[in-house]
Amino acid sequence: MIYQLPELPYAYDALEPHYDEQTLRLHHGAHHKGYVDGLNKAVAKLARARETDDYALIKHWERELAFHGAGHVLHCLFWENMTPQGGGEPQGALAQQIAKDFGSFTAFKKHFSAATAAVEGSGWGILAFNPHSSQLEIMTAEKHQDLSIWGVTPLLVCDVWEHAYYLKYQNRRPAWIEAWWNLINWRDVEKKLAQASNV
Ligand code: MN3
Repeated sequence: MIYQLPELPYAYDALEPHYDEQTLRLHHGAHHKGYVDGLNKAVAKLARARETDDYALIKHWERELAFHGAGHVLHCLFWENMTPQGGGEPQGALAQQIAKDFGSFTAFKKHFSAATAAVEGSGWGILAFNPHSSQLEIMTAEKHQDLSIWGVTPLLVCDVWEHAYYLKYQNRRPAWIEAWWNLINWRDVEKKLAQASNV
């Protein structure tokens, strides 16, 4: 199996009284484990699709990959983000970046709490670094998958919004995708892979 449930970096009762042992045991041992199992299954099914050249269920397994993959990544971060000795305020470079991007720690905390409380249904509040602007951003995720995995770095993208192809290809999206393969700068993709796998 490619993916495994990580050990918690503390005991199940170590976050009491803020986070109770019973919830933490279920959350890690049942819920997070379910994402890991589902992710391994999706990866295996997609490998099988390539082997058999059978993409009839591609939409389903890509959804499963995103749902379980995002769940796995976010829970790994969630466990690592907590410690029995936690709380207080950040120091150093993080404190400076928060002050620069949000005005103050107090404003950041209010913004993050308000955004997270306002998530519709199941979801997450997320502090993220945007490498395109070198800025911190507060994001919310409803559910968590929506066909992507948080934390992945895009290397190669094909725009299939209608504005990208409709004048020439109209409703023939597969024809645009086929044409797009003739345009790819593989040296650029290679460079982006080197950058992403270096961090
Ligand atoms: Mn959870």
